Amino acid sequence: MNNLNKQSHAFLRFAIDAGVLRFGNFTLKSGRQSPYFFNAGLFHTGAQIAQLGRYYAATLVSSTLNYDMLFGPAYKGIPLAVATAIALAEQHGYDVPYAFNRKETKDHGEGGQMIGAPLSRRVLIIDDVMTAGTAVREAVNLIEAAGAKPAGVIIALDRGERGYRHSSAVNEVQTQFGIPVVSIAHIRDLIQLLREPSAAHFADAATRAALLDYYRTHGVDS
Ligand code: OMP
Repeated sequence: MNNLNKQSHAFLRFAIDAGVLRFGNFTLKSGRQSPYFFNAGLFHTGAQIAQLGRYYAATLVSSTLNYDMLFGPAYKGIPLAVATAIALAEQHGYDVPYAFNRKETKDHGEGGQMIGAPLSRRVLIIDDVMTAGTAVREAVNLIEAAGAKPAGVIIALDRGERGYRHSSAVNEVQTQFGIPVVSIAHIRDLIQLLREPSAAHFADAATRAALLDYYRTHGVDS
């Protein structure tokens, strides 16, 4: 197993232990019925969000992404951008500006929709999951409306599913906006992890079969 594999497996174990990655029967935003769900909002202690930030930061540092600042789309992207910015500074010595948006435009006080560093130059989007890519498309629009340039996307889990057309949502976003998408882990890493004897307690045979079946139905290889 290479280092990236090791990191994605460690991250998936961390997410399952925290109850963030669960197995069962879930209805997705797309309407698909999924045998698993990743709810990043369930990372909810100081130690967990700090650890999560370290996973994002380590993935960024080992990627080839070039960016000048981070953007975390409201709401779930907000703590992700903050935790990643802290981890980049503390673990890797990069002091990177970050910003996030409000969902409601404020019409008094300082006004506006953005908080943090002004959106400018190359902006990296930080999000939790990408299924069809809807949330990322909204973030790209916000960045472009501010006159900045989307530089890429980092997500925790790439579900590897078809987007609006036949290729994966990640591929569609990459092609449509010309930006790379990286993830801490991919659904294929999860399928591989669950085959390991040391991970057998995470999911029974029926769950593993349902996962594989779901990926065969909705997943794409690229
Ligand atoms: P897209 O915006 O279609 O890419 O879907 C991503 C969103 O779906 C996330 O921001 C969540 O609101 C939700 N989601 C999860 O959080 N975890 C999952 O495992 C699956 C979904 C989903 O509904 O597809």
